[in-house]
Amino acid sequence: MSPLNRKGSILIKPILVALITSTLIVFYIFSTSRLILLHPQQTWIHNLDSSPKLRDFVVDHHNKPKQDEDTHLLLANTSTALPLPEPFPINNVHDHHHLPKPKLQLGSSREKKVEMKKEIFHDMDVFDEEYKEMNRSLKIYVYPHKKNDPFANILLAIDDEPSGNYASESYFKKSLFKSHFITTDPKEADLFYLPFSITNMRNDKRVGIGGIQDFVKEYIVEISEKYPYWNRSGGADHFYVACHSIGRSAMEKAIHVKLNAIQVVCSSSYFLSGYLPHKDASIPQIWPRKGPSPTNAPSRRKKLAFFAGAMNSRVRENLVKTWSNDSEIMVHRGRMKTPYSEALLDSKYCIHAKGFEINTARIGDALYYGCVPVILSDHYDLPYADILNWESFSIIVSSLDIPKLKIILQAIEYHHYVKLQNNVMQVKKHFQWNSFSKDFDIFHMTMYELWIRRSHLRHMIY
Ligand SMILES: *[C@@H]1O[C@H](CO)[C@@H](O)[C@H](O)[C@H]1NC(C)=O
Ligand SMILES: *[C@@H]1O[C@H](CO)[C@@H](O)[C@H](O)[C@H]1NC(C)=O
Ligand SMILES: *[C@@H]1O[C@H](CO)[C@@H](O)[C@H](O)[C@H]1NC(C)=O
Ligand SMILES: CC(=O)N[C@H]1CO[C@H](CO)[C@@H](O)[C@@H]1O
Repeated sequence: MSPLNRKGSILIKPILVALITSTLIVFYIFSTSRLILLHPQQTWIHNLDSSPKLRDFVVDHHNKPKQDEDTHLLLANTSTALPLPEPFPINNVHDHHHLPKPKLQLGSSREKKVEMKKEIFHDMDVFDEEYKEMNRSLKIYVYPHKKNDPFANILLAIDDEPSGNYASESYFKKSLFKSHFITTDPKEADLFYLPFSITNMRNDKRVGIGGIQDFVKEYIVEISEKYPYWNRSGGADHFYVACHSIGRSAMEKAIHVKLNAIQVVCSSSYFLSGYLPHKDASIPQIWPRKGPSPTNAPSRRKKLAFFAGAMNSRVRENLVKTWSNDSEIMVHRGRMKTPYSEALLDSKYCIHAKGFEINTARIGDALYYGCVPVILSDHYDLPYADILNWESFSIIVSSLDIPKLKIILQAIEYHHYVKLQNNVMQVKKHFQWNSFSKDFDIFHMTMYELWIRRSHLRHMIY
């Protein structure tokens, strides 16, 4: 072998290595550039997810074929990427022998889907049928307590008219005790109510904020020793109702309540460790209001959007900072000098911006005054989201989109706004407490939520 030849054969190895490496590099660039090409689209999907209403209107109003194609693609992909509210909660899979097949199919055509979204209920027929069955057969057993129990104020219904921010909790208890859903025969019960009031524990000096966790723990020990019902399901057919945000840590020392029981709460965030969306339920935080609600026709609502409230979150601070000088989006720090109700009646859209918690009474305020709510409260498991189609009567906006708020609201054509407002007028009865509860009011909607979450364990046990 000549030195040259030897040199050549020595060179072959590095050349081969270089070739393979560069092939790999080319392949790598090719594959990542595909990812980069896809990226803007994925960002779009993300943005649209966070503001589903905008997605609707994009579909409705962009006639350019290119846009339409994109939207079609987005919609198709959205349904797989994002868990859209389903007609039934996941719990119901074991309940299929009970329920008619959901009529909303995710694979349905785009037109049909957009059409469905304008309906208030995910499926009105299913709701009607199940509601009647619930109203006829749902039975609740309440752990009994004597009137002279030292903690009667926490365990029984109080006589006062519920008031303030956390009224939903005591209204529920009062309404339940008066209702035909109560049974004194535990064998007949679908569900067992834990009647303690978190708000009243908090206000009771003997318990207080620091004593709530121990009170709950001792209560569960007491009922699980005295009665057989808790142990047989680990509490899965038990529920409690709480509206105060302090409730989110109330179960820290009674972990089975958190893990197994149905928690019906106002602070229902997907990101709270105490809240498990697949089994728990969201109840709206509603101020009690008496008498017929004042209204104002859509055409007479002069302002685009309105918000007033304490600056107790970054979302609110951003909102006020961004829009404080705007002539169409009216935002106020704290209390206003003019009446709150006038502003709600004079605006097309009323902003529910999260405060300390994702829930505030503002959804109830907006609906009561016929104002379309704008939900600026990320990860809020909205009340009755498994029954009602929130996109038909509210606008859901990601808090990242605060700077785009005006564009988003102005993009909604007038006839669509009128439809949203009409739907608000129809759903508001579901967000109202009554001294004597009426069909389809908050109390009955909450009973329905419990009904679709009820346990079937008892059928096996008896
Ligand atoms: C629910 O039950 C009550 C009491 O039996 C009855 O008065 C009411 O009409 C029922 N409502 C519906 C919608 O079935
Ligand atoms: C339920 O379980 C607890 C803990 O294991 C036990 O202390 C209690 O006695 C049980 N209750 C009944 C009624 O058997
Ligand atoms: C609003 O107006 C005030 C006074 O003119 C000004 O100081 C402030 O920077 C403005 N804010 C915004 C967000 O434009
Ligand atoms: C189900 C569906 O239509 N998926 C589409 C999602 O988006 C990709 C492109 O990003 C399409 O190729 C798929 O068909």
